[in-house]
Amino acid sequence: MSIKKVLLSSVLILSPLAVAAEDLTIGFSQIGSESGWRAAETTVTKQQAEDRGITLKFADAQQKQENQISALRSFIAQGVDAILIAPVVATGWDGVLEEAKDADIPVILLDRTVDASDDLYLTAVTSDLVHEGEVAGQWLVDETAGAQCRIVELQGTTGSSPAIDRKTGFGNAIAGHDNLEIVRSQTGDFTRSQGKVVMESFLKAEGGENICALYAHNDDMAVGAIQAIKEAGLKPGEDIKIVAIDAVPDAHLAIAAGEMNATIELTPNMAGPALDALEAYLENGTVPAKWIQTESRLYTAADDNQAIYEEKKGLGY
Ligand code: GZL
Repeated sequence: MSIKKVLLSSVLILSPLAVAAEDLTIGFSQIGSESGWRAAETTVTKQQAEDRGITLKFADAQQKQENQISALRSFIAQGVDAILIAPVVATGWDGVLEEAKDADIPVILLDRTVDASDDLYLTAVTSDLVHEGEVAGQWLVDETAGAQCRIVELQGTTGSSPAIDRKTGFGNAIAGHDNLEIVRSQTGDFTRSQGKVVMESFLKAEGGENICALYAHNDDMAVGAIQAIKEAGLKPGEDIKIVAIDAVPDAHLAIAAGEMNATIELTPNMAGPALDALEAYLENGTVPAKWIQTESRLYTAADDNQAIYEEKKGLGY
């Protein structure tokens, strides 16, 4: 343990460290702006920091891990008090997280996890990504009620924890239901544009009349796919059932219009619980659980999606 840590721990034992939020400078390495949900997370995180008087150094990685690693090294060199990161992929973080640990800079993961020892980060604020996939799969099990259904899947960013876990969860839910089969599965990188392009390829390869449902790992890819389905002369939400994840405003709008069938909500407010845990840790040494879980709620046509759209549309998506 470094001498600084010894001093820090003794101080923490003797008295809470007087680290008021307004004295904090925090580095935030954000993946980019690949989806409406991501944009909302950025908006909420900046607002959370501002409300607490925290100085936030923001770095947009343009979806590149090397840019995130560079940003973290820059934050470490600047001697920030803590680091928030939404890790674009799950692997390749051990080195830079060790560097942060050696510099006694706590790291908190937002909305995605990493394949690294959990002593390399203070806590992770995420939903249960496997459960989200299971909820989506169970919705389709219920919706098809035993009828044959050929499914196409738009996966999230390759190697990201949501893409891995949401695929696992959906597979868990449809296992044992022989009427349900995933016939095509490909990444759309969590973006609307790629969701449209990949859905076009699915329609061309399979024939739209042979596709019963789309499972998209986020709403943005589903919204892109809806455009492709319409351009193919088919009715999204009717000819092809659509279930996705995030519950962004445009998903509620599509469900209200009958062009999408279900979405699972992911809160963009990961920073609130993260900063609460960080302040408790820095002020009185409270060590948080390694996982702070956010809720997941299914929305379908049974909900007042138009009203929910009106509520959510101003929240930075
Ligand atoms: C999931 C999050 C995902 C969102 C997408 O926790 O990492 O990243 O579901 C975003 O919209 O691109």
